[in-house]
Amino acid sequence: MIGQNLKKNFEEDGFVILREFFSEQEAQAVLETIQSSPHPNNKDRLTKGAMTFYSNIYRYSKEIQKFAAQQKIVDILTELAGPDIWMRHDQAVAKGPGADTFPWHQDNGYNKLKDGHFQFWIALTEMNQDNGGLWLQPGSHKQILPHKKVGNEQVYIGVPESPIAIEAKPGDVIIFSSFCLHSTTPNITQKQRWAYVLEYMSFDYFDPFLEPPYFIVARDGKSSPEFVESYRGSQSVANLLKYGMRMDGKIKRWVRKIIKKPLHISR
Ligand SMILES: O=C(O)CCC(=O)C(=O)O
Repeated sequence: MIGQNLKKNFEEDGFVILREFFSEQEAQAVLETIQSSPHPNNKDRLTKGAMTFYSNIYRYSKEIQKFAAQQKIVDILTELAGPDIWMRHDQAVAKGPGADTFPWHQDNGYNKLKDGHFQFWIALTEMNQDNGGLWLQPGSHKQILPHKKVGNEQVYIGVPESPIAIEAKPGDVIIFSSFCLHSTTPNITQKQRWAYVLEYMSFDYFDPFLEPPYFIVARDGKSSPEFVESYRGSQSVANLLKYGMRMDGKIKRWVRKIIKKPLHISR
């Protein structure tokens, strides 16, 4: 889809689907890497019943860092996000038999960021409407929508008008905006559904709630995996002002760091 309607479709609908982006063997290899990686965060607060979240795997696994910054992914993301990209988060989600609905939400409803990022959702196993399949509401990424907290979940206050169900084979990829409303169905089958979501962001933007180091994925459209203490968006005054009303502890520490450090130009 590179060079065709990728960006136009993404801007209109808030998502694009890349069928067979990876082979079944590649999807299986990623699943095995995830399952054998250390998961210091596997007590993720969203883990509930038979649904388990494993997050920040990229911070501890060199194999996942290499995977996340591979040129094939960078080429697609460059079309959508521009040539300078970092990764703010990742999560593998295992939805086992009996797992419940994951309710409608925008990801920004959880992370409270003011800018969008790109959710690179890889089906690691078959995904259908019986085993935790994804639903998306096309066009819902154009505005910030209201959410309310229910338990540990942020739930969209409203009913999506014309949602669509996405079925996927292992290796299919769905890239959606972090503002695109989505939910997943219960798993009423006897098998686990696995998905791995990598969250990419342009260098223009920043996550003030995340401690450095930041994982750089690409510079000038070229795969450049490395951890850095700062990059363009983390030093931008405009970004600081965007979050100026939320001067909590983390942001104050960030401001102090910027004031102390000489400006490092990281392109
Ligand atoms: O993997 C799932 O079933 C849902 C996860 C999800 O939508 C999310 O974490 O934003």
